Parts: sequence; structure tokens; C-alpha cells
Amino acid sequence: MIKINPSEITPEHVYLSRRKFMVGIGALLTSSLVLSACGGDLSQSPERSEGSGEGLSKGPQEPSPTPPTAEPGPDGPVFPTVSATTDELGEKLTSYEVVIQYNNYYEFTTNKERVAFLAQDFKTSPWKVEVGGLVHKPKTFDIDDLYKLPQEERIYRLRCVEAWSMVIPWVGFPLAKLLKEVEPMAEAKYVRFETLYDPDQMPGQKSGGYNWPYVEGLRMDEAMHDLTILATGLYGKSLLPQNGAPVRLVVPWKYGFKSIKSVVKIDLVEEMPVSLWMATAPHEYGFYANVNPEVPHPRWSQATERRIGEFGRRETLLFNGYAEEVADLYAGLDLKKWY
Ligand SMILES: Nc1nc2c(c(=O)[nH]1)N[C@H]1C(S)=C(S)[C@@H](COP(=O)(O)O)O[C@H]1N2
Ligand SMILES: [Mo]
Repeated sequence: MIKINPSEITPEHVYLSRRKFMVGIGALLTSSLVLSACGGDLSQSPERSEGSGEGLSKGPQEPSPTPPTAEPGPDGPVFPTVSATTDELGEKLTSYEVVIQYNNYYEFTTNKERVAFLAQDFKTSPWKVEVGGLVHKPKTFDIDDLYKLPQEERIYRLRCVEAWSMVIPWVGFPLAKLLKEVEPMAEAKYVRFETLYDPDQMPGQKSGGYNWPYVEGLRMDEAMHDLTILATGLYGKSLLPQNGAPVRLVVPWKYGFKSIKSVVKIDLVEEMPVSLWMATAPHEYGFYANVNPEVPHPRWSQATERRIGEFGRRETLLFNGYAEEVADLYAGLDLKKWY
């Protein structure tokens, strides 16, 4: 039974009172190859490339009562349980089943519904995250070090550049916390992130057309913003491989491809990093990639989106609905311009 959810179009002027729950404890395209940022085959419209998600949308579902197979590390983490059924705009959480079964993770496959299967044996322990570059105290963090930081719940909208979206209750901690520990130098202007490179485990890395490993970047002030988190879990459980276990970035006001998964390296740098998508399709993807309904992707509009689990489309919000929190960061930037 599919329950039809009337698509509620949230006006941009809706007052935003972001709820933050502290719970304590705690290449160039080869000519014939068509790529899409997290989109699979570029010859398809985003609607079509993600249309198969319908099969997963069985209407509202309770978060699964039994924990998934992912085991927390020996010393934790202690995850806060899900504390709300909606985000701060009143938007329903996307069901757990959909969040773990409809994924973009090109290191495994471009087929969203096969990622979970292909990633099921991905080894997420032991895991280290090396933080260095222009810092006074470079440090390699063991994943258990990160689990020992207080884990907070953050309910965020995730807007993929392919024009679909979800609402996900993440668990994690502000990236700023980690960065402060390594003491960035004044020359550090950007943060560069890297995903694990391991073609034996990640079959997608054997395919050409992409500049592996997956790289993403943020400007220093974006990285230090309180909304920017490193996530270790979702729905009160440790991340599963398909969602970027054991630790991934989440930047809710930017298109989903900025939220890089399974991070092993974080470098503070002076120059703007070149992300995988900038290198792969520079004419389509810029560095900032802020969600903006008025700036179309070269091949489709970004004015509307489909919330997975709903019929119909809804209006896309500037900065994915987080304008009040982040618009100041871009005071000098022409938002109409495509970066
Ligand atoms: N390393 C890596 N990170 C990635 C991707 C990827 O292919 N590889 N896909 C991105 C895209 S396009 C999106 S929309 C989100 C999807 O996150 P989810 O599968 O947890 O919902 O992850 C992003 N992070
Ligand atoms: Mo995406």
C-alpha cells in the first residue's frame, strides 16, 4: 500500500528554527561514457535515473526496531536514539529502509539499489583518519577516538544534485571539533577530504572515467560551520557501508555529492581542492555546489525535487532550507553564477 503524501511546498520565507538535539554521551569523460554526479548514466534524465526508487517507497515506515548488522566498536559508540519524527520544518523522516537501500556510492556501483549489496562486506574496522596539511598538530585518529567524542543527533535534509531528496537523522559531531584539535595554521584556506582507495574492496574504482579516489573540499569557514558534521551513524545506529561507514561528511546546504563517504584523509590546504566531480565533469560541477533552485544543472532544472517516498514534486529551497544559517558565508558571491 502506497500512502500518498500531499507534497507540501514549503515557502522559502518559512521561519527556520533549526532544531539541534544534543543528546550527550556519548578525467575527462571518455567520449562515449556518460556520467552524472551521483547520477549514473548521463543520458538519462535525473528523473529516470532515480525513478526506480519508487519501488522502495512503501509509505511511512517505522524505523526498524532491530539493530542492523553493523556492530559498534568495542568501546562504543553510544548513539543517541532517534528523538523526533520530523525535521525542523515538519518534514517527515525518510524511512530507515529507504535510507539504507537507495544510495549513491560510485566506488561500488552507479546502480543505487545495488550499493547496499555490493558494499555489505566492506571492511570498516580497523579504520584511521589522517588529519594533516597546514596544521600545527597533525594527528591520525583511530575511529574509536572519533566514537569517543560526544555524538549528537542532527536531522538534515539531503538534496542530491539529481533532484531527489530525503530527510535523515544523522548521528555525528561537528567537523569543527576535529579541526580545532589539530590547530589549523593561518594559511589554511580550504579543507580537502579523501575517501578510501581500495579497488579490491570497491569494484567501482576499477572502472575508468573517474579520478579515484573520491575527493571533496570545503572552504575553511564552511568546514567550521556548526551545521557541517562528520557522521558516524544514522537512525541511532552505526553507519552501514552503503551510507559511508565508518565516518562521512554531511554538509546539508550543498548538493549530496559534497558529503563524501568513508573518509580516510583530511588535509588543510591553501588552494581550492579539485573534487572528483570538478575533475570529471568541470562543465557541470563547481566547487561550491550550494543547493539553489534558480541555478539549473546544465542538463536539468533544480527548481523542484522529489522527496523519496512521496509522489509529485516539491519546490527546492535555497541552500536546501538552511539559508538563515549559511547565506552569510556567501555574501560576496554571485549566487546566480554557476560555480
Ligand atoms: N566517496 C563517495 N562519497 C559520496 C558519493 C560517492 O559516490 N562516493 N556519492 C555522493 C552522493 S551523489 C550523494 S547524493 C550522497 C548519498 O548519500 P547516502 O547514500 O548516504 O544517502 O553521498 C555522496 N558521497
Ligand atoms: Mo547525489
